[in-house]
Amino acid sequence: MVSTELPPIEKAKRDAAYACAKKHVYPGCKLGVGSGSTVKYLVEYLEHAYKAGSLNDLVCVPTSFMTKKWLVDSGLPVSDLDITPVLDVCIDGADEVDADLTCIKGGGGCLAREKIVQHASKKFLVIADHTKEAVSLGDRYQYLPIEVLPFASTPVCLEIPRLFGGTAGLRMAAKKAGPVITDNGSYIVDWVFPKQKKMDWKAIQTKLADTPGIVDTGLFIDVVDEVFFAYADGSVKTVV
Ligand code: ABF
Repeated sequence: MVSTELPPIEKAKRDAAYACAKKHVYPGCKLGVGSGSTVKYLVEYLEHAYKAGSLNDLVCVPTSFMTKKWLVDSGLPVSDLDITPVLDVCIDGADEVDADLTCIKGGGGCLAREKIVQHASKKFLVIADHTKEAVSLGDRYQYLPIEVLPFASTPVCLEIPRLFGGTAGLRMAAKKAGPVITDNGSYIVDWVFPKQKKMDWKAIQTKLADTPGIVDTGLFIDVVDEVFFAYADGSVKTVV
């Protein structure tokens, strides 16, 4: 079903998702489907187009349990990377996108699978409302999510501020019932990075990826082919 009356921010999410899907998703497309509330509108578009017969032979590979459920509930064809290891396109949301199209992702805790599916895709597209647009990372978003094996979580929380400043802590579930557990059984460490410093994100990604126990970070660097930013006035800007 297509959403109708929406608050402005939701409408912007929908506009971004629809504009991107209209341009990049085609019959027979092997599509990586990201996570988050903007992607929910992508699923809505796919359901509508698929049921109307204009996306025959579409194959969807979800990046999270939640997205898989949305796809299944919408009657869309779902696959995985064992069956469909090479994807044509991946469309995902982001928490912040800077002028170089570097993204922070992982606010929803799905960053490792999102990065795996992005890496399996020939083209990676980001859909975002205008609140995600930044000149530099940190302009709007406060922290970098990092997925960590539970066994390593305490040393990692100590090491990141020692290396780069800021503070790092385990993401806790609602009512602090315990740490958030990802679809991979890992924890999420949120690093509140120092904003006054100019950060070398590539060097930080390399250092963090080399740290034992870190599964991956929410930094997506040099992988975005096109971003669709949608605004309150109904316009959509693409940046390549
Ligand atoms: C995923 O969903 C993430 O990596 C990012 O954290 C989040 C964006 O969510 P939303 O679309 O709900 O703002 O793409």
